[in-house]
Amino acid sequence: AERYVVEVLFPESGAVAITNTIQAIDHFRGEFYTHVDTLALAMVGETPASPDYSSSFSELKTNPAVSADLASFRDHFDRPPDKFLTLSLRVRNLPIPIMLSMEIDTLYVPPIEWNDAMPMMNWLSTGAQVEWVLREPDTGLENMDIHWDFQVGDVVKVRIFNDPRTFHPMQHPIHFHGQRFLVLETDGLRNQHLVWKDTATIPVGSTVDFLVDMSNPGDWMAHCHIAEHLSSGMMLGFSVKPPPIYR
Ligand SMILES: [Cu+2]
Repeated sequence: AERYVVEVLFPESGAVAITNTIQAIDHFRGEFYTHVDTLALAMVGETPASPDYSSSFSELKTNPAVSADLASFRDHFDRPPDKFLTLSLRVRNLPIPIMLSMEIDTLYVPPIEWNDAMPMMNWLSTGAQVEWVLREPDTGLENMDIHWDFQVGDVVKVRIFNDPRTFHPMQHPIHFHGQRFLVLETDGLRNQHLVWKDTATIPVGSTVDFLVDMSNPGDWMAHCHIAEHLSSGMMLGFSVKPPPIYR
């Protein structure tokens, strides 16, 4: 659930494949392999485009409106987080052979996996046996027992830690409904390429700071965007109250 707008220059005519090329891993064999999916073919014609933007394509551009918008959030960059979350997993009543195979499956955990090379792992358990957990360490609350209250205009720093010591750790793409956020820092390193997002992946073992612009009033959820994780608990609620004049 991420969207990007890119500019592409096609210097030659012909068919150009648009591919998703990833480094996949087979956990059981411990082997990386290249996995390529062709998403589409772009057919580039013989006639030059008009107007022709090719000369300006190589110039690095700035977007003053975006920079000015970001500047108003910079006061929040260095302050402590407002909210903390730990990502974890709880299992119950899993047959021992399945527990063992899931442990072997995570002998080596890459921080990010861009494919689902082992879909059979999803068939081994159900939501009755597996609960993915968003835990608030300050309160001990988990998942939908967590409810945060904000006002429109609040800027909230949320620090999310993906605990690598949990049973079968996995990356989680965390999504906030209705709002936008910046990924400020990963493992203490400031992000030099700030963009507004509504979903960002927390790698296994990493701590990531989001700066959330609570601009959209209503009752919302934040959750992992992997459907199986969401349906087995990995979500919380939050409310953004409108300014008093609208209440
Ligand atoms: Cu998840």
